[in-house]
Amino acid sequence: MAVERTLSIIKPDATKRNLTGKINAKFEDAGLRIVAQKRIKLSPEQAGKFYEVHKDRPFYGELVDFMASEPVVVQVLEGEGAIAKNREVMGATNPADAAAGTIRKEFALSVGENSVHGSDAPETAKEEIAFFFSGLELVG
Ligand code: IDP
Repeated sequence: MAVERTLSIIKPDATKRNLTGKINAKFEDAGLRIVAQKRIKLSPEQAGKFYEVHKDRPFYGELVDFMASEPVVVQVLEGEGAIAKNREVMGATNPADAAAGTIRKEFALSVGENSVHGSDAPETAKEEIAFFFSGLELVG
């Protein structure tokens, strides 16, 4: 399997509860390497742009307000099959449906406040990494 990079976000509900280290341990235990990471506070405009693909969904406004409510940690994870592996470690969108041991099962509060974001495909991973990181911040 090819080595990939994927964009991960530790969301406001998790940064607020001081869970960054515990979530990062889950990534590292699964063989994902954190190759870039920064803590930032998104403006509502930036959060809205990042989640533009969901702009017609009923929860869009709530999602944008939530993502801009507290700092987030944005990161690039690298490893073999990193995109799918990260989705596996994250668990299902709704924590009620997430498998035991996943981040969302252990830490998420609800379907909206679900602790982490992860890119869902190679093309979106590329776009999402470029949204937050410049080439200079990505060490090969
Ligand atoms: P994903 O994050 O597992 O890829 P998506 O369906 O792409 O899930 O949804 C993006 C994000 O939108 C979710 O992670 C969650 O924070 C939020 N979201 C999804 N469905 C709902 C909902 O029914 N109510 C509130 N927020 C939602």
